[in-house]
Amino acid sequence: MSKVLLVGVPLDLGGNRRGVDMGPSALRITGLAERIRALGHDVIDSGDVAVPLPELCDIGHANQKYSGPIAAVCEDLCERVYAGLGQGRLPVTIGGDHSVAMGSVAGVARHFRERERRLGLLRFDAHGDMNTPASTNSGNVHGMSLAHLLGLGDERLASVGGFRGKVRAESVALIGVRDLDDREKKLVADSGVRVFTMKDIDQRGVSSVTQEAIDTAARGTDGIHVSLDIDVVDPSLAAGVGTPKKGGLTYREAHLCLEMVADSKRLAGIDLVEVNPILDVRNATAELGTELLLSALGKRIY
Ligand SMILES: [Mn+2]
Repeated sequence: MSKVLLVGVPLDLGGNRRGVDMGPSALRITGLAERIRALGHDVIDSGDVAVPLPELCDIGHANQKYSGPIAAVCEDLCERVYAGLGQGRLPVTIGGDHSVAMGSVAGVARHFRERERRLGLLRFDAHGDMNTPASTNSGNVHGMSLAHLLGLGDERLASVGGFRGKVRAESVALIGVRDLDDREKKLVADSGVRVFTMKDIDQRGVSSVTQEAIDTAARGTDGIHVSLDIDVVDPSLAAGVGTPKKGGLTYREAHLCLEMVADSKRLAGIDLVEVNPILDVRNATAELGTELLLSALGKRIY
């Protein structure tokens, strides 16, 4: 049994589609907190971080839309996650678009840094999120979350939590990648992160790939943060996402990934992001997201 802190972040400023701001609500409706409790964990739901409406925000520069308000939300989330870890709670962040990872990972990394520990990062995502304001086509900050966690890009977004470089590239692994911009491909290649594409999973099998990714994030670190974008799963199973891409993980492949995360006993924090109820059918994507979180938190078939 362990202690869990649930934090919602109804943030949609990082993407160009409205609806992911309802993700935390859709996930709570599935009974998320109660179902984590049923695994034997003590759960506190700390509610949602306050997020301003896009209509009331300054959009700022076209190549980093809403980066000011997004940075402020990420600072608040960082504080919440950091405080939870200080109380011995595993932070579970429910988004919200993927920019929330700049806050959640900052909070975990700050906790680790103060104890002279290192953090690994495992990202499940169809995308690389490796753009910067200089490379982006869309200006959407949710496609820049990893770049900023590595200390690149905009000064303010890269400095959430008071320091740059939350994780070292050699301790970062991406799983399920199948949609990179041309400029982003080079950024990913130059960054030094380990990339496991859907082709790797097709050729080698999800078990081998996931184990190598976990080993990458675990090597020389004291814990792993898992950032799970539900669009890593095939859109036939997860229709309620902002940026769907065919050819994703199957139902069992996705569960196996998170079951292996639980088996690693390295989990230091986890995000579930990009659930968009507006595009969903009968809340199936949120239900899948809840199930995957439960697998990561120790739910076992047997
Ligand atoms: Mn994505």
